[in-house]
Amino acid sequence: MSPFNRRAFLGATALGVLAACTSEAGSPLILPTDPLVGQTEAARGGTGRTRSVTITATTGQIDLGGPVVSTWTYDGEAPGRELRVGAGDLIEARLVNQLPVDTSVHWHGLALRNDMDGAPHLTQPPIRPGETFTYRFVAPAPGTYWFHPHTGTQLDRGLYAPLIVEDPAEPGKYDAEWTVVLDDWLDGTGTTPDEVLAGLRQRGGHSMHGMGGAAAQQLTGDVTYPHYLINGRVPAAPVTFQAGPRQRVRVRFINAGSDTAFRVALGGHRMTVTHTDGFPVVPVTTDALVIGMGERYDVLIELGDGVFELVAQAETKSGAAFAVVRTGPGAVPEPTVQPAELRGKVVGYADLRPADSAVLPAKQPDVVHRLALTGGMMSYEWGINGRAGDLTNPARVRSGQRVRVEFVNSTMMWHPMHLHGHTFQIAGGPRKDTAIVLPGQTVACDFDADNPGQWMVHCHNTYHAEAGMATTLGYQT
Ligand SMILES: [Cu+2]
Repeated sequence: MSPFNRRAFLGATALGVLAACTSEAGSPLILPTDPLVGQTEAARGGTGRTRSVTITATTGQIDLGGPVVSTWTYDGEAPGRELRVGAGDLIEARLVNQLPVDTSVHWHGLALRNDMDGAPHLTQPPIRPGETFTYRFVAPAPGTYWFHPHTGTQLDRGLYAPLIVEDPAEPGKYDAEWTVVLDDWLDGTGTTPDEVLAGLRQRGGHSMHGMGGAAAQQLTGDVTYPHYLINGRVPAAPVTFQAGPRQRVRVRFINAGSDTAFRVALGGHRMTVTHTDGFPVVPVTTDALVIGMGERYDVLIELGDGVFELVAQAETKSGAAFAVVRTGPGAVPEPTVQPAELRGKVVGYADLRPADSAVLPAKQPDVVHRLALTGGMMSYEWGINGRAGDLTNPARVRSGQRVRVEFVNSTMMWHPMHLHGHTFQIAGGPRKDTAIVLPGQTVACDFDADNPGQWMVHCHNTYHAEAGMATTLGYQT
């Protein structure tokens, strides 16, 4: 069962539980229902423009470019329709739940008002089957974001879509702009994500591909997928991105995978990284990028003349997603081609610095929370500080504090750790909301506590989060 749904056994939602235990540590917690939440958003201002959209979470068949699968999607497409707004616009998104189960929508990466964050039982009641819920919030900062459910293993079905917040102040020094959504796919191929999770729990991780011991070290995920997709297509029926020769293109990469990091390269090209998780960096040129689950990178590419392969190799797994970039005549490369750039330079967090406009000014932290990532694949029980999916013991902060969260990974697997409602700065690295924490590594993330409420902190491996690697950051008065 979901750690989020597990709250139900307490006979109350986490909201109720939180309200009941606020005196435990002395100060009451600031709940999503607190007037401060709306006041904080109002103080940031906005454009006054409203972007209204209806999104229907539904069941049905989709065509991945050959394989036809029964799955769950937003409006019958995976990825769902891109939502594009301007920074400061009010998003009014009506979610119609036609799924047979509860759902909610999380707007990944946005420092939005807490009560619209889409964490069921924590920031809102679950949206029941047949119900409609309208999200209303101001998009606070430009960048590449996405949205997806925050219930169970739903993200590993087809429920995800890009959310692009445009910067009216940005000149847009490029001729074309492409959104490239990466995904690992198994739903409807003889199994479902819920069955996969049940299997992981029953047999322990890795049994699905028969690995263990030393071979299991450094793995990015536990699950074997039959398909890897770019914009919903298998390599045999790839998407083609078109532009003119020598044009400059902005590419927005989004890893919507549940259990797979991707190593991405465009054959015959280098890429200049301009943004991490929506925020600008000092531009750095690279051959390839490794993108963890939930992460986004924006790059600029000066295109050559011809036809080129865009390949997203599943890191530490076999298989790849594939698309075609065409700027002139030529034959389409084989979908199995491995561009040399995949083995070239990869920029990591240590190579990236926030642009001046995105720098978090240096300051000693007022509070440090050490979050040990715990558990293992043998029993497939994951946790934070030894507790599984506990949303009632928040890491406490106060508005105005500089906060440092240290993610300590003593397990043998990758964990892309995601903090809701804030964009942190990695020590010696860029601004992000999702940071890969490698086995044996500690990653320190600094941010200003400026968005009151109760926020999820969790691994963006869908299966790890479901198995308990989730906790909360809680503002108190
Ligand atoms: Cu994890």
